[in-house]
Amino acid sequence: MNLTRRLLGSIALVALLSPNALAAGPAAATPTVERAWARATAPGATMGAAYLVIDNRGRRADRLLSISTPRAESAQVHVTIRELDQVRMRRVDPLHIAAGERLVLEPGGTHVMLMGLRSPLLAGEKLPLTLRFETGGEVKVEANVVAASPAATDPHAHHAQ
Ligand SMILES: [Cu+2]
Repeated sequence: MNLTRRLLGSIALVALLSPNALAAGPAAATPTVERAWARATAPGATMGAAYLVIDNRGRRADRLLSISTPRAESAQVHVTIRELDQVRMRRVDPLHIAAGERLVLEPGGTHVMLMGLRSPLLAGEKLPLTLRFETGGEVKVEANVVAASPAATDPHAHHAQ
C-alpha cells in the first residue's frame, strides 16, 4: 500500500516535469523564429530576400498570416517550384506550420521576398521583421544583412520583374 502510494507520487512528479507539461503554457504556443538573415542588395535594387527558421514547438498548427518590415513596402513568403528546367516562384499566403514542425527558409527554397525596398540593404545592418501568426501572435526578429555572394543561388534572378 505504502509502496503504491510512493510510486504514484513519483509518477505525478514526472508528469509535472515532462516537456509536455511545460508546453501546455500559452507562451509555448508561439512559434519561435531564429537564424534570420538577408542578402545585401545593390544600389537601386527594389527587391531583396530574407531567410529564417520557424520552429513550432507548440502542439497546435499555426499559420503565418503576414510579414512586415519598415524597410520595404511589402514582404511575402514565396516557395520555389522546379519543373523540368524551369524555376518559378509562387506566393504562399498564408504559410501553414504543423504542430512540432520546423520550417527552414533558405536560398533556393522557401524565402521571404522583400518588395519595394526603401533603401538598399547593407552588409552588417539589421533588418527588423515582424511576423504575425494566427494563433501565436506577433514575433519580432532582426535579420543580419550579409554580403551577397555572386556564386550563391539567387532566387530573384528568376523573377520576371
Ligand atoms: Cu521570390
